[in-house]
Amino acid sequence: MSRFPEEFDDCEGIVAPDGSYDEEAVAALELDDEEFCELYESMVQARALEERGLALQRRGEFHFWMECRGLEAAHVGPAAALADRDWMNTEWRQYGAQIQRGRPLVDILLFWLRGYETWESDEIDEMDAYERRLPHIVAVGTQVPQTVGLLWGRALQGHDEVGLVGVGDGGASKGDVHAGMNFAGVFDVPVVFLVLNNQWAISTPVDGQTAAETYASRAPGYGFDGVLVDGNDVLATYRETRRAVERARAGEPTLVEALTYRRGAHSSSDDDTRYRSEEDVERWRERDPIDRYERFLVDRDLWDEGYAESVRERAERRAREAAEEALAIRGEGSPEELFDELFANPPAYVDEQREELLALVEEHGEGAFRW
Ligand SMILES: Cc1ncc(C[n+]2csc(CCOP(=O)(O)OP(=O)(O)O)c2C)c(N)n1
Repeated sequence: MSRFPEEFDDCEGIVAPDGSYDEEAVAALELDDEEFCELYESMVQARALEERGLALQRRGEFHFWMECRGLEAAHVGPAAALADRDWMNTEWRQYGAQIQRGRPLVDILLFWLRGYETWESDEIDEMDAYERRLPHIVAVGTQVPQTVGLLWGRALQGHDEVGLVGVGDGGASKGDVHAGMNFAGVFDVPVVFLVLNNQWAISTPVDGQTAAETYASRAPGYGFDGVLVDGNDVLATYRETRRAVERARAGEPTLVEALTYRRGAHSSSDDDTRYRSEEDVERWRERDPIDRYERFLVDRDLWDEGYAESVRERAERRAREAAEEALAIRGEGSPEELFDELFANPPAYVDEQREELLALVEEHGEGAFRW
């Protein structure tokens, strides 16, 4: 059985599940109408991309799709709290965060087609906001010490940059995460740790991951603050991350726990009906982050059916066009390209692996290394 934000007295929220909200808290955000709408449009875009991605997987175009339905507010709000010069290392399912940072949809989709990622800019100073990140990592939790190391290095070089690193409730059980948080606390690294508690690590529920009441409560053990936020309330995830980003700029890390729920399966290969009840999923469907935010926008005279229809149509069209583009270019490039973004100066063993791959390509043909 899942836990709900309203079960925690100290869980930060702004817009309640019924759409009612705290006027003063909203005013203090100092967001204009366009910015309020942008948060909505990013969430709708994330959902449309997900629908397209799943459809492509069902058609056999992608091996795999990680699902993010219901998690949009926990992705979009934190990303919106960053300045362009900041860094964001998320898990690969956080489409809303990537979209909010301006990452082209085709780029997100190509990861699932090629299994590796490319960057437009070689120089950090020339990177767009969405490029200021590390490659997506399959080894759960390792992005945490890597982000801490990156931001420590950037701070030592005198750059005023903050890192936002996302990890799941399951990933937070990893030693790497503890090492990264401990290091950040000791060396005042400008990082915000976002624990995306969606309550399932594939089939393992959150109470199989931690005996602590909340992940936020771990933070004082590292010497910094932790905050629990309603992960289905995009304004609350935005506000608490923005506060944490401000603290990070002053050299103080924060752990932000976004309490939410993964309504979709873990991935397109997972059958979630085998380990959880439909009633539980349904109870969270009633707390859908997009529906809730729509009620808020209606109250602010920013939303009507016509607007919703146009946002949805545009999101679907962009997702469709990005998919067409990704499918059209996936065959470009050569198999050994996957080595290109690994190291500026590859160590000998990487060169050997590259040679090995080239020999296999020679033997079996390039087609054997594409899908
Ligand atoms: C080191 C490592 N162990 C196991 C896996 C297999 N694995 C992939 S996703 C996943 C669950 C991750 O759960 P969580 O951290 O809660 O994130 P979520 O997928 O729910 O966003 C596991 C165990 C992995 N990728 N890496």
